[in-house]
Amino acid sequence: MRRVLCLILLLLLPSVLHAESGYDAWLRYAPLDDVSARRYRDAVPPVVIVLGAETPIQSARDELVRGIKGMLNRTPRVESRVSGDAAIVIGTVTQIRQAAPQLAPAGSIETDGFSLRTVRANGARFVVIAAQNDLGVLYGTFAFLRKIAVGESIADLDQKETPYSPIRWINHWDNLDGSIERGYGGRSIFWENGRARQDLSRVTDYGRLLASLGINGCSINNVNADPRVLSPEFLPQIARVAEALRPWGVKVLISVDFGSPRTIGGLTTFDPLDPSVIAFWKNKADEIYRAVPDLGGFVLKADSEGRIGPSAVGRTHADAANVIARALKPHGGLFFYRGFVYDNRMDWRNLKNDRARAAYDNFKDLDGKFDDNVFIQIKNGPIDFQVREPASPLFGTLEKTNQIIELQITQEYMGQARHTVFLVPMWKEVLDFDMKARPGVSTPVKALVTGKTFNRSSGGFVGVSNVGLEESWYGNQLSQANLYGFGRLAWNPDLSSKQIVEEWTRLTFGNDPKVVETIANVQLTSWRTYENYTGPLGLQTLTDIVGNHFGVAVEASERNGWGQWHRADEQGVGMDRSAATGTGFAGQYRPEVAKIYETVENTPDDLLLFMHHVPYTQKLKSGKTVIQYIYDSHYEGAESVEKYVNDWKSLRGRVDDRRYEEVLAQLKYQAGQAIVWRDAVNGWFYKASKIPDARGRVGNYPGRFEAEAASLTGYRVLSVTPFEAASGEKAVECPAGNTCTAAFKFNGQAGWYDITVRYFDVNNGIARYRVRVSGQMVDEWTGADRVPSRRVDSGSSARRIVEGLALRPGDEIQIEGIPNEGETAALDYIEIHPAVN
Ligand code: GCW
Repeated sequence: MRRVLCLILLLLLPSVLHAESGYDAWLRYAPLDDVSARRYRDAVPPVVIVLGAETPIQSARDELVRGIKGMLNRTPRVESRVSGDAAIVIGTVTQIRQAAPQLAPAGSIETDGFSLRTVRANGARFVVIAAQNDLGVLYGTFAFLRKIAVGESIADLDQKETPYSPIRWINHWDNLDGSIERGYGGRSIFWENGRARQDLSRVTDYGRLLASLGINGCSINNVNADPRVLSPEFLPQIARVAEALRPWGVKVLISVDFGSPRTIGGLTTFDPLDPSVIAFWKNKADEIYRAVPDLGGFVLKADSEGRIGPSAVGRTHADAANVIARALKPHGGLFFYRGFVYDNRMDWRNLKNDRARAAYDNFKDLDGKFDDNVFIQIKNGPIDFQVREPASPLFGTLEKTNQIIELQITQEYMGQARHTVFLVPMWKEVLDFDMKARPGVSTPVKALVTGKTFNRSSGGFVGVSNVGLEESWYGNQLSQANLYGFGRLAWNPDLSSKQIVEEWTRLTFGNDPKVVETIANVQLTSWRTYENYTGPLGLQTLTDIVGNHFGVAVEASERNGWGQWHRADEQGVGMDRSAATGTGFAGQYRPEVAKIYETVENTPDDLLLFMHHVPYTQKLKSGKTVIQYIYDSHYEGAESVEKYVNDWKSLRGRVDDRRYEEVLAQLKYQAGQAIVWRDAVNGWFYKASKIPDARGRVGNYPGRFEAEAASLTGYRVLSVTPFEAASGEKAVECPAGNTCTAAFKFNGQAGWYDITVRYFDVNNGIARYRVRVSGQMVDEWTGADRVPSRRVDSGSSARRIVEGLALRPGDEIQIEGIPNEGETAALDYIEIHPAVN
């Protein structure tokens, strides 16, 4: 009988790991294992006493009940008066003092902060979640539930938390038609066809995720702003979104267009100093605040990438910012003026030109000229969310102006939803970087942007999130860790990357130590891995910067006005940004930092090519040459992703099936892409430098057979652009209406083999492929992946591995391709290797 019971239990086990979509992210409140559940059931009092009627406190109450029910299978009683029985008491300090002074915490709690305490009074045990304001109560509640979920003791709580920074906000680049600029998780959760979505429940659920991290503001439309957002007809739409977020204490902000006085206001000018324009902004602000009284404020992108700005009317950024800020001021609104101002039509032939200089050059002389509700919103690096950049020198420059740091959660240059890249370690490097902005004290970026260094009253963090309608929010389960990490850092940038990722993993995938260790390790190494197979040594990402920012295109950065130059040519590589001989960028830092970046000797290897132009034979600190480092790092990067795939496979059965399969597919895809990157970047630099790889790998691929060298029926040879996107610079394509074949002769020894087919899966057609070995069909598939490319290039380069085939010398391997619409069943190569599994 026992045996049978065990068997039944075993059979039931997989169903415990029920399919999860990722929708609940880190707020799953999955049932705890029996031992833990028993422990917490004893420790968690059975009653929840709610002392406030404010909306966020009501949300906190519901969350407590939901969390305890989910994790412990217990539904606590909810009451509003303190009796003598053990209870969880939630409320502001004022509310608790009134209702039960013996439970009130001593000392003060700061805005949005909270305390969690276990208090024994009259023989009963209370868990007291107290805060200075209603938001703090909500944040304290989430913190309490998080402790249970990750397995921390709640027996003797005595803890107080204060957020590091007052501004912990999110930006969205959502267009009113429902598309998202640089969004990779589906269409907008806010907008559809120029209006707020009918069903905004997703927005409310998103608000819950944000609140759980202490995020309390969210701008809801693209910084490339549609002027219509300020039209009277549109205000009710904003009000609806604000209403959907309000239960979670998340304020709405909007991005505005600087030309609005003309486009929306019917004026002849948008000159910020013109009285009619001043009146326009004032009236607009009054009108919006009537519709949304708790609006957080405005965000503005001006004089950048084609957006109109004050330069068009001969005014300064300060003139522009102050006029709008003054309109917001009476309502308590804040104004975020983006520091991302640069000229995208720069002359690339002038070696002194440098986009990295732009933010400093634009804002330095205006320091002190901005009103106190203006914040300069500065991207972490001086270029644009590249895989590695130094901290923007502007952080260390502004002393009398509020600033906030803009970090990008959506992985625009970081592999989008298709590559796992955990950004917290990268953000931390910037946040912890000491800008040496005041003699004798440490002035890390985190202290500067929160106003601590120069005693500004406010400052903080904004993250560009761009979630979408996909169930997983980002289109990649592991990418959720970036939103989580952003929120945790905004709350407390002193947390370590490891702490953050372990916490996230426990909440998202459970407490199994092997799961936690494996996922944390993948995440923690993923940024370096991505950097290794994209653009190391400060080269920037090396992606197609004039296209989709996804695949590799080494030269896309060059010979155009966008200024993301790396200046790689036959002789050498890197951009000379020194003050002595280069663009002078290094001199924008304070002297102690400038000294580091000014010379090749002092510059850390990771930023060498960002700061200097060197020959390929330049020795790094490790003694390796630059060119050999480029080769090696690309091999290392691609190998690391291959290892992630295997690491992930060890979690089968420990992670629910659905997310297991999704992540496995994502990592396999990434492993394939890392090889494309490896071969493309290395191939490009080999061609430019003519210096061979000391280890003989580059340009030499054992087991690889180029499609253009196969015996082709119907297929035509195509020169691929950029050349490095295809092995041997060529691919083959099948003209529409045909069925084509590429045949390869196998001449190796008889045995078990895996065949990798490298083909191109563009997103405007679904071609079919079949593989035959000496006439026997062994595999078939369609190229139906959703990738961000319509062209035969590195972004569409895809691979199919046909595993475990018995091959004999003389076998003919035939790939058949049938095009569909824009997809030409293009092939790059096949590789034949002894079977792995
Ligand atoms: O990184 C660039 C993006 C643009 C974006 C811009 C910005 C919203 O490619 O899509 O525009 O930055 O930050 O304004």
